[in-house]
Amino acid sequence: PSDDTGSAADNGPAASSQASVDKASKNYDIQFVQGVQGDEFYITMQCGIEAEAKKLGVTVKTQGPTKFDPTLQKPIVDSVVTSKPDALLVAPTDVTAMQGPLKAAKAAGVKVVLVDTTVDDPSVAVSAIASDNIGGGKAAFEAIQKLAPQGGKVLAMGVTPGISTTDQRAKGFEDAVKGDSKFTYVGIQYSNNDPATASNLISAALQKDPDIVGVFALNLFSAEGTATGIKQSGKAGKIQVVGFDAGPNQVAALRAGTVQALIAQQPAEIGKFGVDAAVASLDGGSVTPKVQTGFTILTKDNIDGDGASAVYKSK
Ligand code: T6T
Repeated sequence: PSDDTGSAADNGPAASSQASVDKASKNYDIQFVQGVQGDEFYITMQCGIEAEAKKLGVTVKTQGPTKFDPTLQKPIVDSVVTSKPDALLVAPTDVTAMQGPLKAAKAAGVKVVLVDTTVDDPSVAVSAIASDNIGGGKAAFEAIQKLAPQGGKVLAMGVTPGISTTDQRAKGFEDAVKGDSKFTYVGIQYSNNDPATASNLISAALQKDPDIVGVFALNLFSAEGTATGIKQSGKAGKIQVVGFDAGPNQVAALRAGTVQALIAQQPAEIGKFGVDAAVASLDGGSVTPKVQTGFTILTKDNIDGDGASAVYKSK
């Protein structure tokens, strides 16, 4: 049953957390650079960051690129570093392309905290805070297993190669699929974080493989587009769709029955722990180098109950 899908894979509150901080010793200048503007995941993270900054008595400014793209994010990070803030909270958009700018930030004496995504060498940061993305990919497959116990073909709708989080989700999913001989992994499609592209890709994939039984959409925008494509193909409710994240449009698709489960991250907590890590580091306190936050599986059965508070904020 779907309610048991929820509790089984729910990994609860943060597995480990940054030691709590009460007040900063001074009003630090903290800059937050999102992965992309207008994404309810980062908007909710910003809310968590601002609430914690207010509590600790520090100042935060948020900005982000208009697309999830390192060529647009790099100049923002570079200009933030030039302004010499005390700390930089950042969700790097590519594991390789953002390494250099973050190395330069560290070299300039800025305390870097990775929130959500990471880079190839995370030693540029004092702390990295993220969901268990490999575990999230595995949980997505477990949800599909329960929804389609007969097995069959499954597909992943991805974002762009080189994003740490979504690459890890894809890996966790693919490895789990390969561990169950009833299922066949037909591969991953890359939507470039564009819902219209995801919608077109899923429609084409369903024409090629009309017997696909399940789709895992790796983030908010790929899940929004997947839901649209499934609906337009006339397959709503016939294919089991699990999406990462829990933006308002995704929740509407869940209620409509186009999507069967959502894996809600805890973006506000990621942001809060990010501020705590920055302040602890600036004040010479102890900093937890790696913090893992939890997630909640949302279904039609818990969305109006326990799950309601896990839905992301929009503005
Ligand atoms: O899934 C989140 C985030 O964790 C990922 O790194 C990028 O996409 C989102 O922001 C959702 O759009």
